[in-house]
Amino acid sequence: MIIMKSLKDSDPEIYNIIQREKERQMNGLELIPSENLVSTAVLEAMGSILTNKYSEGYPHKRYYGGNIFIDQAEDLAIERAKQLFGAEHVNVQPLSGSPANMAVFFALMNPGDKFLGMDLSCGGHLTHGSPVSFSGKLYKCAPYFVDKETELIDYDAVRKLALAEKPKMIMSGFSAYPRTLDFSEFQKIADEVEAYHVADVAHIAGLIAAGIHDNPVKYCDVVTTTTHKTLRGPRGAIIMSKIDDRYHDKYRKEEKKNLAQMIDFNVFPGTQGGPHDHINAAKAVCFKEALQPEFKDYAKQIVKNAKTLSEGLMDHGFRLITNGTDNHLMLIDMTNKNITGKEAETVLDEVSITVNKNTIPYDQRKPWDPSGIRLGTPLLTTRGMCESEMKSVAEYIAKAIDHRNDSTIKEKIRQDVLQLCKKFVFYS
Ligand code: DSN
Repeated sequence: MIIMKSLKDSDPEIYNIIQREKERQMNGLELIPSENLVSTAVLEAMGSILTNKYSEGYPHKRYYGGNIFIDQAEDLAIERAKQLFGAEHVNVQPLSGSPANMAVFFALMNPGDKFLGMDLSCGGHLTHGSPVSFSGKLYKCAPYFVDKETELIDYDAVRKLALAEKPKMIMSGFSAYPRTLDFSEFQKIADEVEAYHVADVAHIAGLIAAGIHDNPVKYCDVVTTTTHKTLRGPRGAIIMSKIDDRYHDKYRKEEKKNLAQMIDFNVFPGTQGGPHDHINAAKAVCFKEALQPEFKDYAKQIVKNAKTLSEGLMDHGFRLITNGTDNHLMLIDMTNKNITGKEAETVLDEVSITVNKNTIPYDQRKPWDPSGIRLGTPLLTTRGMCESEMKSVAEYIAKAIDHRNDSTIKEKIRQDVLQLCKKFVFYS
């Protein structure tokens, strides 16, 4: 139960919007793979009086007085993240994934330096070199792509590209790739060309924390992740790094800073001011939750649910990129259903199923109206749904797409979705 009595009294307009959004979240099937539902404990930490404090700097070395308790909370967040991922050094202050990646770029490279990143259309993230992001504007990105036939990362092709381009950094990680990543292969390539290896594990951090996806922290110089996706924490990010690095370049020798210090320096003061202490405390709560044995069961169920949903969708004639999934997400090419990704997103919205339109590898269409949609199971798994519910979800999706011009059928699906949701209430 979330009580917001003061808000209701003082600002009923915002209170009512929040209530309606809560009903939307509870009465529909949220399948966006980067979304989740946080515990009431995480919500309470986010809504706490820690928001009142300024604490520029790092624990025990702040530019403001009165940070004794903020230091304790940030220390706890750091220690728990280290334990969860086996990291040597953790910075818990990044406000979100893009600023975290920006701080890492600033720490490892000078503007104009070259790096390898996965192309956006093949599942990479905007900050992995898209021309509209700082990463593509300030740095030279040599993009790598998935194989046209298999739609999988071709590690030999990445290696050839790295040998030809001699990048300063290689970025692994994705926001829309339905398969396991071989971080050790990326590391071998990075070692061969003496490049930094940065893994952005935002999507799979929860699976890594639970030990069901290989953990790149042991290989990589730097690992970034958001905290609100499969990790199920507050909106924000962390950066994990080694304390020392192997390739002391001129820039850092002059700075007399090791890798961890360079990361910290480029978060604050490089790219951010005061940390959001209420969010950092909520990150600590999330890490504690993720350290519990139940979290492993949760992460395993995410993957089981994704497999069942993807098989159900393929049984209904959908073409899944790479023919399935190993992780929490799947990407559907809607071309054979004669509908675009944008139209499919709208049709599914009408039956209270939320997905997002997404480009597919080598998409002929533009990102605003691409050929695909992206789905994932972290949030429905948090609600307690299992394989049998996933079979129903696949049926609802197929029926809605196949009968998209029949409002009676769509209304029936919307009612079925509502009935299913009522059995899995998370916030009452
Ligand atoms: N916007 C996130 C996602 O949906 O995958 C990535 O940052």
